[in-house]
Amino acid sequence: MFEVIGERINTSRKLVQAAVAERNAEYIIDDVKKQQAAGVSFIDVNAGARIGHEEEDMRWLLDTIQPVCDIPLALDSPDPAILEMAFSMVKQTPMINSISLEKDRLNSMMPFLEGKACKIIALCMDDSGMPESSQDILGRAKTLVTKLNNIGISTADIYVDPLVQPISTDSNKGTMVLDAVRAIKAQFPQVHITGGLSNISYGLPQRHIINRTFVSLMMDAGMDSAIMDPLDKKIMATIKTADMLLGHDPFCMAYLKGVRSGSIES
Ligand code: THG
Repeated sequence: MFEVIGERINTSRKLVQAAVAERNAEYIIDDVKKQQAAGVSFIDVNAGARIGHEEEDMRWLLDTIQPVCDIPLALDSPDPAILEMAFSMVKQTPMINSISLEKDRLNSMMPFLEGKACKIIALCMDDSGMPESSQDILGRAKTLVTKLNNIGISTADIYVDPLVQPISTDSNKGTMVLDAVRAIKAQFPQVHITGGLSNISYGLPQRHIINRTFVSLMMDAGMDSAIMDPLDKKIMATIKTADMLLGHDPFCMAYLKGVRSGSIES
């Protein structure tokens, strides 16, 4: 079944930033509980937005969240030092968000990750920037999986993020990422595919309908995880329905349970 990585604990969100600045634990705890109740598999924690405060904010968030959270965290930072610090604080094996092919980041992350048992998001990003074709995405994914396998991380613990780009800038950006996901899954059936979804609709009106339609298409291509808002009831219902239609929901049990609990309606 599809794994949702709840994205709400992120200081780029105004209300979270204010709660973190004021050390308002109640607000954070309440949000984490809501995400858990919505059925997330991981809670993403990103403290990057208050420049110069990332380390202390990340520490405070982890101290605040862990006593009320029984699911694993996705530690979200581009800074290897922050990820290392956060890794040492977590009580459950986390997901690391993320590693990429950018030289500095790669060179400091590899020795740290060697021999560790954790899940890891691998961004298809390198020093030249965003990928420009499906072949480009596939090539970067292959390099990342190979490098991670070589330091003892199994393919089933790797979540490739192909980097979704706005369709408003180029009408081929949808098929570019869909084709890449199919090719990656053909080559590495065990690898997971994840990513932020909402970039696809950047610059267009009525973004939610675009995001919901896109996630169904991506799931058919092989996406089985996303970093998203689990309190968006409509996209959660779309994902559960698509999982059923793709044969991932034996006897339609999860779908029927969703309907009975009121989380899915037409
Ligand atoms: N891939 C990976 N990790 C990621 C991303 C990705 N982590 C960060 C980001 N992208 C996903 N997380 C969020 C969290 C919150 C919001 C968007 C993405 C969000 N943004 C509102 C907006 O932009 O309008 C902020 C509004 C507010 O102030 O509340 O909510 O792609 N691996």
